[in-house]
Amino acid sequence: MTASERYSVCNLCEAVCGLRVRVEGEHVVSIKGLEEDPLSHGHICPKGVALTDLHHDPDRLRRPVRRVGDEWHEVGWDEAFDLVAGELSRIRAEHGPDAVGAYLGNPVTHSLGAMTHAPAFVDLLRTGNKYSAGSADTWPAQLVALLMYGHQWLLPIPDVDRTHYLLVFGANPIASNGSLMTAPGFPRRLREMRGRGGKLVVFDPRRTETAKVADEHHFIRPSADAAVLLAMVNVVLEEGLATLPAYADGLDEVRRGIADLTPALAARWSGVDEAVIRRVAREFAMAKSATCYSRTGLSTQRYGALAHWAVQLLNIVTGNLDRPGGLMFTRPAVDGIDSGTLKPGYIGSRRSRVRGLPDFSGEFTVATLADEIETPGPGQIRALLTVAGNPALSAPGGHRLNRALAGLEFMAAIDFYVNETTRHAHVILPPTGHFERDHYDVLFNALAVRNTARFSPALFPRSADARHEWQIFQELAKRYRPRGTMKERLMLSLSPNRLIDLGLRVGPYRLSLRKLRRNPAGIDLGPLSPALPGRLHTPDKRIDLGPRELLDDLPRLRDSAPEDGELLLIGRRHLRDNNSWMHNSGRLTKGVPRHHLLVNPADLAAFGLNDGDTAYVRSRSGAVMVEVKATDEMMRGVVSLPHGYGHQHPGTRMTIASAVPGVSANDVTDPAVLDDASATAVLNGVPVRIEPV
Ligand SMILES: Nc1nc2c(c(=O)[nH]1)N[C@H]1C(S)=C(S)[C@@H](COP(=O)(O)OP(=O)(O)OC[C@H]3O[C@@H](n4cnc5c(=O)[nH]c(N)nc54)[C@H](O)[C@@H]3O)O[C@H]1N2
Ligand SMILES: Nc1nc2c(c(=O)[nH]1)N[C@H]1C(S)=C(S)[C@@H](COP(=O)(O)OP(=O)(O)OC[C@H]3O[C@@H](n4cnc5c(=O)[nH]c(N)nc54)[C@H](O)[C@@H]3O)O[C@H]1N2
Ligand code: SF4
Ligand SMILES: [Mo]
Repeated sequence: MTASERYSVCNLCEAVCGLRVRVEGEHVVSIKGLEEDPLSHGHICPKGVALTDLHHDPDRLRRPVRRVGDEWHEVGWDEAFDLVAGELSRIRAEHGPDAVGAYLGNPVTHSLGAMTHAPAFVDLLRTGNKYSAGSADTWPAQLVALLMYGHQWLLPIPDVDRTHYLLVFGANPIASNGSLMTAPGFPRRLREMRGRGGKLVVFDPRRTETAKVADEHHFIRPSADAAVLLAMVNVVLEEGLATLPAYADGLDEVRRGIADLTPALAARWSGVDEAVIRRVAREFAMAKSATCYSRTGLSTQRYGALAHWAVQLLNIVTGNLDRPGGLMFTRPAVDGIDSGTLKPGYIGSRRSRVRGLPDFSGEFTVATLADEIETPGPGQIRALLTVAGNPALSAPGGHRLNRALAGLEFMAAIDFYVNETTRHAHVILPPTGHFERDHYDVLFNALAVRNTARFSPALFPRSADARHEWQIFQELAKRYRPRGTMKERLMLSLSPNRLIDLGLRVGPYRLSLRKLRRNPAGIDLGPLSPALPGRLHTPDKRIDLGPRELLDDLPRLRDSAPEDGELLLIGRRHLRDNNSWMHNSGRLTKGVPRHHLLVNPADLAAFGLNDGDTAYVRSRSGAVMVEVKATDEMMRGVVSLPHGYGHQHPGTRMTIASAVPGVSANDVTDPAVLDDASATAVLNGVPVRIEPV
């Protein structure tokens, strides 16, 4: 590295690519992938390069702002801290702790200081009204991990670097760069798999970027995955292809519960050929090693928990759990599971006030946040704190949430943009940006296809009038009343680096921050290795193949039969989009627009529409007007809209983003419909109608 070149990291997505950044003074001159990184090996995508835009963005807030009417005024940090802590304390004192709600958005998981300090601060609020992006994302996977492996974060990862058969349901890693599977450079890993004779098979209602490079792609009707996967399990069991681990119980209950889910029935429900279901099941069972992987297409749908359970079952009954090339558990250098910082989790210890929905590990589903804000009565949310989230665009029924946020007595946001959500805040506290803070990835190192550890120091020092996220929480905690316990105050008083150092020292490799600093490109800790039954967190160190909660949910699958003339909306991610933000980057938003509703040409004709027309897309919950694009990428009867668009709201302050066309998919998704087993939002498979404007 030359004098002006520095090691850094992109933590926009779960791939956490190592970077080589050229800096001059305060300026980022160029960003490249870091070849020496033991995990990302030089991989970088356009978003990583666009961190330059984020760093220099004049719209990015650098000092706290306060809204008076429609006007934003910069205020000093002390005044801002006093205001926020004062209002949150006052509303709690007047209306009880549940009157203060909190939403932790997706980027919390990508920021070290937010990971260590945001949940700790929210705990001080003692509120039952906690929400996070998990309920629009990972809950089904976490619930299944809890029920089968005894811990919500014991999420097995596909061992893509050694597998011979990668079966993908409802994930598009070429665009998303992998999720619950940190695998930077997925295309390279895929090439290597092919090199060892491996095969990629994708089931998706859209012929995605990943499907296009697969050996096989099969259209599948949205939400029919659980039926197809359980039918595959039946094939494996019936044909004597099963190999079960010694530490698994309950196969008979599973067999009985899923017996009627035959390949013929699954074929009718899903549109997948019965012969394909049988063949893929056999191939999967007989491959040298195989791994079945699913992501948001399966988790944010009506049968999210059942679908994720079915994925686990297929891996387990074919002997692919916990073996190289199969689905494996990680051994992270900072191990939150073994150290006890990550709690095992639970479901349904409380019910939400308005809709009686179960909590998951202390949080309610974001699909009911608007209900809890708008419905009067004791426990109504009157004040809200959002941290790194934009639920006005990202939560189902975002249009309704927008209205609800406008009615709050007080709202504070920890964020560096005035966007569709934070425009409703009274005070916004902006943390330091990505290159002004240190990073160690506590979460995604623990979900990676290879065990590695890397500490990335800030590229630029924090300026005197900037605050790190963790410092913001410390200051709020100092002023918030009542104060927490001694232990809580102690935890909040430690810096993230101190906490990471402690975690590294007690971790399985006995590392330290010093050691990581001496190896700035990262340390390779080796491939995933077999860990069961030892790593199970179930009391008896055994796996229950048929947890009661999931078997009881099976009758609901009967609703998954298709209806005549139905049209189902699914989502879409693009390599150059990042959930609801990063649209203020010129280099990411230029070029061909990608906000269209994708429709199969035959469907388009049937609705009396032409390519490029503007159409109404209506659901039970809401309607949007958007341009349509004809493409045979889409399965008949399925349309697709990306989320995170729809920036044309008054009161935001994003010069580039507000000119980006497109509507919010979540103005159409329906917060009333959930995956009942896990209370997760349903963002895929939403029944809609389309018609010409
Ligand atoms: N229809 C539909 N809806 C979806 C999805 C879908 O597939 N379809 N996906 C869902 C999923 S998987 C997720 S995870 C959610 C994500 O939805 P959210 O949880 O709302 O997360 P983002 O959209 O990433 O939020 C971005 C916000 O975080 C701020 N931010 C970025 N970095 C930082 C930081 O370091 N610190 C702070 N304090 N703020 C920061 C940005 O300025 C922006 O305001 O959306 C869900 N919504
Ligand atoms: N570029 C980029 N990368 C990202 C993000 C981003 O916004 N942009 N977001 C990050 C986040 S927060 C997450 S959670 C991950 C998500 O990571 P992925 O889940 O890999 O992301 P998606 O591209 O949404 O893939 C979901 C796939 O499911 C398909 N699908 C929809 N419904 C169904 C169904 O019922 N059955 C089946 N079989 N398939 C279905 C969709 O067509 C889509 O191809 O990506 C992360 N990475
Ligand atoms: S894949 Fe792209 S967005 Fe994700 S960490 Fe790497 S460079 Fe950043
Ligand atoms: Mo997500």
